[in-house]
Amino acid sequence: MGQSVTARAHTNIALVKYWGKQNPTLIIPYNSSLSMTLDHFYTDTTVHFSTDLTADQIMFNHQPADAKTAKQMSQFLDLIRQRAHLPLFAAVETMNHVPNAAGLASSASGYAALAAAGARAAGLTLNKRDLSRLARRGSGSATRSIYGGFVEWQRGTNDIDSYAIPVQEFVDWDIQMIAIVLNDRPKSITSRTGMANTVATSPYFSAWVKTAQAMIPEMKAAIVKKDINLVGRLAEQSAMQMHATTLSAVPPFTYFEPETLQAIKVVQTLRQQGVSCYYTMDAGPNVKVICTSRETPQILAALAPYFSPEQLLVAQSGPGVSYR
Ligand code: 2P0
Repeated sequence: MGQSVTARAHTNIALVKYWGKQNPTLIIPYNSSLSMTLDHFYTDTTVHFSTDLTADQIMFNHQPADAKTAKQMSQFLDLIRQRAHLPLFAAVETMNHVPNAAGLASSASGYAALAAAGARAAGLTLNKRDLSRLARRGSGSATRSIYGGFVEWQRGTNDIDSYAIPVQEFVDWDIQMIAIVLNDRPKSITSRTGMANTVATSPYFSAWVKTAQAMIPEMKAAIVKKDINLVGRLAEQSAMQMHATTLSAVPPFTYFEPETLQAIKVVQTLRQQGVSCYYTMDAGPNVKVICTSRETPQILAALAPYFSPEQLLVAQSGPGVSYR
């Protein structure tokens, strides 16, 4: 078994957020979600199954992975080994081109790339739907990174019917994101733990599921219309409704930091001045601004008094998974 396979997958930002698992083992979400895959931020992963290895060898940017990450990735490789009936360990080399502190989920691009490279290296031929299902077992957001452009993760109810579908793979209209990197401290509450706490204790959780689910067709219609204002307004609503479930958990928690509100205020002020810009946030303090490339210079100028140029990363829509 000698084939060494390299795959590239890009990270994505959800416009309708995924928050909460109905099945934590299989990673089946309570609600469908919808994201935009980004161009600049991606992971290249090379997998090689070998008779020479006595354990999986997992490297990140040429350094051995930490024990927890290595264990999770080995468990993910077990799924591939079982499926391919392949009793061999693997050498995995991951190069993350997601800026270290970007607060953009590298688990999305990471598990999408590992699924694609691992499956092919093990001799499996999987279509994109099955790759999406496989990537889902590593990390929920990875389900969507198999495709480029706008992508919906249809929640389903089980391992077979929970996967992503492309909504608009080639984005030929003006929409982009500015990631505002506020801090690079490790998250105090991982998204996995945060989701579980919210599902278990927030009295608002059922309302979250209902509103998120209802937003999916609205967001798809806004994308078809290429309506930046409607896409942005809905995305902002989805993000704040998700964050409201963390504030209503017992005990309550939040991913907001003081600088988060500072960034949100700048966006709100710009909007009052007629600029089409909207904010979204994930399981961390960083803010992403949804806007057009035409207005990006003005938005960057308004953010400049508060954030350094290194904290402001501009991204367009990007492609789905590919082999190198
Ligand atoms: C999302 N997030 O839709 C949501 C919004 C964060 C907030 O998917 O436990 O790393 O591996 O399935 O995918 C981040 O959570 O969590 C995430 P797991 P994941 O992008």
